[in-house]
Amino acid sequence: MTPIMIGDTDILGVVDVQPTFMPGGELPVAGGDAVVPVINRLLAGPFRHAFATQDWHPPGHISFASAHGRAPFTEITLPYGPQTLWPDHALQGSPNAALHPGLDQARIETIVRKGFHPAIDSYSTFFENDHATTTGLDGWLRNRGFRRLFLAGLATDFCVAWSAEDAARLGYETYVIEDACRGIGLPTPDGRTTMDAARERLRAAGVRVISTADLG
Ligand code: VGL
Ligand code: ZN
Repeated sequence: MTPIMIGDTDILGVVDVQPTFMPGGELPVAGGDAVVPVINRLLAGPFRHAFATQDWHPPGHISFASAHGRAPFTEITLPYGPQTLWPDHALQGSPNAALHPGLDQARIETIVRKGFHPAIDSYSTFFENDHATTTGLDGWLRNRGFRRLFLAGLATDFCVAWSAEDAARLGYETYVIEDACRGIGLPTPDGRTTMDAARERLRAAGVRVISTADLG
């Protein structure tokens, strides 16, 4: 494959690189901390523009299993659809909800917080989980003239995948940089995992899954 050359209408989206999603955090993703140096190299090299997303929940958030007296990693149905329940995580203002202190923020031009509405979760950085409430990021990207979106961060099968699907639907040429991401991998009812399901949905949405080695 010829290397993908990065220019001024390309932007790197750094998804939920927060200690709450790393070993020792409240909702740890296996190897989640390993994305930090990989993303820092992307930010020091090819990408001149980046944005970051930050999961940012109030206490008692509707995505918390504890708010429903249920076990984490089970699923319930909410007015906007199915919702996986999680351990309490990404609590607004807590140290583990900050962007990881080792992340190089020099080229991060805006930070999109999501999941702050008490009664709705937001995996995607474009739309909350009702697929209708916007975060405003699409307007920001369009106004700045960005055409191609490259996503990295946590978790591959939730916030990265949902963001990538929405980006493709909104008309951006969308890439997921797989070795700059780590996933959660919950079992699905059909005996697969959320990683398999996400990969299939990304392919169907026309998202290109690449690795850092593909970048020129
Ligand atoms: C995420 C589950 C709950 C993510 C956020 O960043 O992928 N996953 N909140
Ligand atoms: Zn969350």
